[in-house]
Amino acid sequence: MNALHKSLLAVAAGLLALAPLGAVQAATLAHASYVAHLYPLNTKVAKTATRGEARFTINGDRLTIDIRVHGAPPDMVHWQHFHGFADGQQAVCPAMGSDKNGDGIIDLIETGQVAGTTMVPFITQPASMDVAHGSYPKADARGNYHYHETMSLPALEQAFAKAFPGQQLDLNKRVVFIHGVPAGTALPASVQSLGPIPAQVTLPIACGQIERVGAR
Ligand SMILES: [Cu+2]
Repeated sequence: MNALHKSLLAVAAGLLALAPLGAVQAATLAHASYVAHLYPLNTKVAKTATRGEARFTINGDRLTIDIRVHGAPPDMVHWQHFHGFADGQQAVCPAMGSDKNGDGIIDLIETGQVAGTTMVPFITQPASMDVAHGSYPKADARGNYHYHETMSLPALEQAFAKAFPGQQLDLNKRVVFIHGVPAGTALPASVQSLGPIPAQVTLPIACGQIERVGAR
């Protein structure tokens, strides 16, 4: 056996030694946390800068979603979801380059190219996947709210796989959106929305990419 063969064998042995570590890593995913720092979008039309933080904590078969939002348009309900691609592509938050029609507003449809589609609603029962009729949080008079729900992770995973066949939650490939400006907000006709839902309801006002912050 020559030196090259010996070194190849050493590499192979090293890879085998790593395999059990991989298994341990998969097991620790039962305890993981993720965070998305939300930054403002469409501040001109929202007339306020919406910021906040979304945290996702997996503890065994429980998932806790905690979202704190500040400075949103006050005294109104805000739709909120994670968006992503059903083909496993990485979603990112939109920048002004996403304003394809040049009306100065990044509408929901324009976010699709970089952020994908609406996936899981942050409502009282996310596993219902009821984007249009779920119960979303309401901002107080100062534009603040705190959403906090703990749910069954397997139930959400099952509902997600039903809605997006072959896909997993893959939180680190998703982005969080906060939506909504007051119903009376004047918007140009170029601002698109989802089906019959008013553009004021779906207009993105904050976005943040979800990132893993490590096992606990
Ligand atoms: Cu959304």
